[in-house]
Amino acid sequence: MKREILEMLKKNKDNFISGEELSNRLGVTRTAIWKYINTLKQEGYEIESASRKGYKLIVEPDILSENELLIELEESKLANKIYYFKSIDSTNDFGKKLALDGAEEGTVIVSDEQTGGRGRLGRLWTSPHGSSISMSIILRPIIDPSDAAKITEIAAASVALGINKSTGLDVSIKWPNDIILNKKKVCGILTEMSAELNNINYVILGIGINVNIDEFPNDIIDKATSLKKEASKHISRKDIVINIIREFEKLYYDFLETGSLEKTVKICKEKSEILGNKIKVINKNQEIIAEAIDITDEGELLIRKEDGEIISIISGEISIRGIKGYI
Ligand code: BTX
Repeated sequence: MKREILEMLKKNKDNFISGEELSNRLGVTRTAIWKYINTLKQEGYEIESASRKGYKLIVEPDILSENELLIELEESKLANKIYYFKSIDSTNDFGKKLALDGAEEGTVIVSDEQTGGRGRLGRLWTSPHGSSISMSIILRPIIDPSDAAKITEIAAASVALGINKSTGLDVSIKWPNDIILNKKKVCGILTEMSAELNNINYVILGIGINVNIDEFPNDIIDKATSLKKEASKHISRKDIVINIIREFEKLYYDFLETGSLEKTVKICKEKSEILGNKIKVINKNQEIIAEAIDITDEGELLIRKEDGEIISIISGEISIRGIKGYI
């Protein structure tokens, strides 16, 4: 009911809608409407109430609540179920628990903060309260487990497009899982999977974005940035989540239906931070200095080693660092 009231207030934003109209349309008493309006106010919605005129929505808070996201993602094939937390240890960890309990493809977990956010290989991911996006999507693709790394690239392309749509900022992709702005990391993607030999049980796609963060901890101050820092303005987290999910579902279902990663690879190439550059590939204890020359139709990175040999690298096994510094 709260969602329906919010939806009607949003449709009439900056105009009054009477308590009577709300109660007639939604089939509940005016007292019930008044109670729901009060809960919305407690969540941060600024709603003007005037006798005989009714209610007017003036300011919407930048919250990632289930109601906010579901209203905007009504048409979406994904995001049919959303779990929203003010704080959680890790949205990926919670996603795993839900997936083990049978949660459907497209279940989304978002949190205003993570206290135990994780990166790859046991690294930590900083996700401060209210100024970052921590989101995980449960997927159950019917694909070969060896193709799961492609989902990271689909996500990277979608994040790049989603951020651009919401903010106009042109981010780039550091293959396979980092999103870069002005040579600093603004978003990381962590794809985790449970699979048997020939089929995937579930994939948890985790996306962490620095949106309105002003200060970073000392250990990442040189390599991290936020959208707000680069755009010099406050950015709506909700718009970003919505646009990323919309972009992701287009590319993801295109891939599942056609079996081709073409559309994603095109975006990853256009927005690549590393193609044409000399890079250092770190794989387990081995380091290779090479030139990044292409991304194949299958999403693998082609590199030319110093001895001229060209090899392909499958995403998920490799970390890439610039020769100097982070990029
Ligand atoms: P990664 O292993 O590529 O990057 C982790 C490294 O990035 C850290 O070791 C640190 O140096 C640096 N770092 C940590 N926090 C930040 C930050 N906020 N901005 C920039 N650099 C940072 C990247 O792993 C994958 C991150 C995925 C995070 C999402 S959030 C939702 C989901 N839940 C969860 O626990 N993880 C994912």
